[in-house]
Amino acid sequence: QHDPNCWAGRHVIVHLFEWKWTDIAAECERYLGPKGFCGVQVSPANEHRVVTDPFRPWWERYQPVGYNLNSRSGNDGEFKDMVSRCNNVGVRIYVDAVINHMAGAGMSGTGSGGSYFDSGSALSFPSVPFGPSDFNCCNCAGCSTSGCNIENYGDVNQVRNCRLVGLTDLALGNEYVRGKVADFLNYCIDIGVAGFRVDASKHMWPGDMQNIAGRLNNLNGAYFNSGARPFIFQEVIDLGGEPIKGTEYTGIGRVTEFNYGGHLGRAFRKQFSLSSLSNFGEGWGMLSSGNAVVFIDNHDNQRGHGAGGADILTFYVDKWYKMANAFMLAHEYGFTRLMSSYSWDGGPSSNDWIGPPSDGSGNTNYVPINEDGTCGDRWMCEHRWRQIGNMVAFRNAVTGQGTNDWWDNGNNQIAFARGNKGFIAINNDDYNMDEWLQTGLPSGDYCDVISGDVTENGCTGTTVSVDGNGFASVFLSSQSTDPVLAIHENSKV
Ligand code: LAG
Ligand code: CA
Repeated sequence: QHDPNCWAGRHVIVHLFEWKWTDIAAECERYLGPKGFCGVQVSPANEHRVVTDPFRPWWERYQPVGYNLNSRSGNDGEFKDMVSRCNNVGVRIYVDAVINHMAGAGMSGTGSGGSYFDSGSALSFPSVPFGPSDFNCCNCAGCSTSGCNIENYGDVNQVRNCRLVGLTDLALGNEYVRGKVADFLNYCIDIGVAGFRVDASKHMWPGDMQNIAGRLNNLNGAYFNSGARPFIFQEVIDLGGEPIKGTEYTGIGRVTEFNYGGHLGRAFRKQFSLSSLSNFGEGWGMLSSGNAVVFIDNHDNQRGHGAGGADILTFYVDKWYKMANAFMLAHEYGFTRLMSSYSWDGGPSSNDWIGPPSDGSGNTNYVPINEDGTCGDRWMCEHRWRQIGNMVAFRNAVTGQGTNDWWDNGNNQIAFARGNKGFIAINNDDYNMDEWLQTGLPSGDYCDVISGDVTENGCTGTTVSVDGNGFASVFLSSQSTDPVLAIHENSKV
């Protein structure tokens, strides 16, 4: 389904990329719950390959070995503890479901949970168990490429029946395979997860996905309304120009809208002006809002994998990144996902494989939290950056409101209101913005949540006075590290 099953009034999820379950549980309790986050997309929870060359890359988790919950992020018990602790503070868990394929071909060994596998000609994954007949054939009618790999994205059969970068491709048309995949997803549902990010959806037939979705249990009644269905959002990279369209999957659930981050990357990089965003959204040929999951970057395109290339904004260009995330959270379109990353040596355009901060054996480090609320040890925690984290409450306040009082200077200064609940202004020009603008808000003093926090004593940043007609003076220096101002109903001081 398309509804993310958030607690009432919560509308933003964050991908805590490669975090351990114990840390996510703590983060739900100490930050995400209190800040009003809806939920967390977690890294793949099931057993995966342990890759040693290169040493423990992040992408080993996209090579399943089995469907038990023993992964680099923790074991079954830790996963269950996380799901219950997060649900208890109103934060949902969405599992990254890698179900198109198993491990890369031609390997053997033991996975993160200790299960043996052989992805050579034996195609044996005894932990599930899967054997050769559970995979798509190659050099056959289904997949006709000689090396079994996808070579031509213009050929729908290849994209869905051949191997994606050498990953052994499951025959999801088979009853037995569908059953095993559904059992895995239902195991997660029964624990209390709220839904799934479905990896590599483009590489699965919509009919197979539909069939599997139909086998899923209702959500766990301890945390969800009776009859609630799992949220499904499918990773389909559709930038146009290929026969497979994101809209083929929108009957099943939402779809990741990869054009969104590309467009905003180009806009903030000034390949075109922010003023042209006045009709951003469906008017730009993107998915309908109710079908879209939107994000500035994801774990792939922040390091040159997947789609978007050099246009994509990441924490490496922090000023633009904060501005773009603020725009996203203020803007009406789509269901929003934040990215929470770790930095790596040589980034952003080299060493794209490097895994999370870890000890010499590749055991992921815990996430230390500094005095000022930021994170240590290469964990970037963009979701904790004040300018981003505070915008979660903005989006929660304005959801359901239309966009009104759009203003721009014809260039890179824009402002808009969301009903009478929130107002944002952004200056990406290299000269100051100094305007008297309609905010849509009732009169009063409001704390700008970009420059500061609302506290018991008032506001640690700029206070904005809205007059009886809804107007306020907006000044944003082009020299500011954060040339954005955002006020909302719940930032009144
Ligand atoms: C995805 N979405 O559709 C994930 O978001 C993406 O991160 C996954 O690829 C991909 N689909 C498959 O689940 C990642 C890396 C790949 C990596 C793959 C498997 O982007 O680079 O491939 O996970 O670990 C790696 C090597 C390849 C090799 C392959 C098989 O980089 O050179 O052929 O493993 O051994
Ligand atoms: Ca496939």
